[in-house]
Amino acid sequence: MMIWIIKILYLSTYILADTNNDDIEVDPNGYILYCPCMGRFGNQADQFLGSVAFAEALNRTLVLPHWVEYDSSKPSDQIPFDKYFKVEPLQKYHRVVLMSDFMDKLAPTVWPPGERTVFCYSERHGAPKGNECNAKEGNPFGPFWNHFDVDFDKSELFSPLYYDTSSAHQIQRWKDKYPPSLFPVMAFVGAPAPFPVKKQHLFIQKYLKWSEYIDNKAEDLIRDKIEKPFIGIHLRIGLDFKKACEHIKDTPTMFASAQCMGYRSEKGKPTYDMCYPSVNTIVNDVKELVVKYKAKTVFVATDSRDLIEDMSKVIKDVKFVRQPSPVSSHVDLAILQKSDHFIGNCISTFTAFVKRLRDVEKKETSFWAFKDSSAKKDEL
Ligand code: GFB
Repeated sequence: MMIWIIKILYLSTYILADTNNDDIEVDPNGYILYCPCMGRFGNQADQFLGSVAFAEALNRTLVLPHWVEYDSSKPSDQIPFDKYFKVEPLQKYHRVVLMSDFMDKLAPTVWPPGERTVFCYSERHGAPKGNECNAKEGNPFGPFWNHFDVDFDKSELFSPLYYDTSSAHQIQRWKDKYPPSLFPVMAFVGAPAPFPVKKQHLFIQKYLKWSEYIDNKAEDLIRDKIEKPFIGIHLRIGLDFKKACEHIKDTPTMFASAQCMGYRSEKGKPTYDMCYPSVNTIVNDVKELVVKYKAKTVFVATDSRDLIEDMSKVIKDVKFVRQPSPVSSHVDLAILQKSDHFIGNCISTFTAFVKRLRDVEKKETSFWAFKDSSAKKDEL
């Protein structure tokens, strides 16, 4: 213990210089890093908000993880956080550092190989003795840590603690059990945050701002192809969602359903049509809003079919636009955010990301087969 106290005191007085002469100060309060190992972008974004809140509650710097992306034919890809989002706006809320900067400039000193503990709630099934978290087993776990040549030396099982930032008692227990003097870096097997996102963490969305790269691509497409006013629609009608929606009756709080039904299910239970709207529902809802907003363009973001043929048979005098291939899901999200009106899917966390961005800007959102306007906006 003495060794670490000396080490932290020593490090806290130092600024580590990197080869590019960008200085990074060591945070004596320590760091949190994690693998966004659950789900695709919408799920990762939900848990990101909770992870920022957790780092803030523990007063540790959050290491901004690479996003994990999937292409069914190969292991997951790791995408730098700042390809999609700016770092500076987040720093206005809490201390953050990019994972590549952390690994290059800080890890050799604060988290050297040989001293790398990984945290998990309890032993992972089938884990060997001494490696209870088995943090690199499987995809995306292995590829995520291998991207930065990270191997773990020890596992720390943190049960019965859990990530409840609203409980001062819980947070104090984390701080008491894992002080930065003994644990300067807490690396988690998965996001240290609940899923889906908690209502009290929604406001953190306002610190997530698109990178120039994404923002410019969205603006270019709007300028070149879209006549305003325009409606953005999110079609989550792929087979994976259809299968998930078959369980909506028994799992009414599925994924992002709280964005429509309320965080205490005040608005009742979602219907199958809200989760997996029929073509008829989609055409009718779009038609109604095209008329209401006098829209000249409908921008279609989809996980599979675009239904443009079906819609254009019924909805005339409007242009239907999609992103040309290869489609970027983040550019889709940014265009949907910028639309004059947006129709999304109550259950989808991909839709939820757009809704939160729009809530920040006080822009309206509608949902397929859902008519309760009082549930459509959260104060962020
Ligand atoms: O983001 P995500 O967790 O949202 O996963 P849901 C859906 C993924 O599908 C996105 C792609 O991250 C995108 O890669 N995708 C969906 C889209 N809609 C679009 C779109 O309009 N445009 C583009 N370009 N890509 C749930 C998950 O997905 O689906 C659950 O939350 C589960 O974990 C379930 O997997 C079946 O919340 O919609």
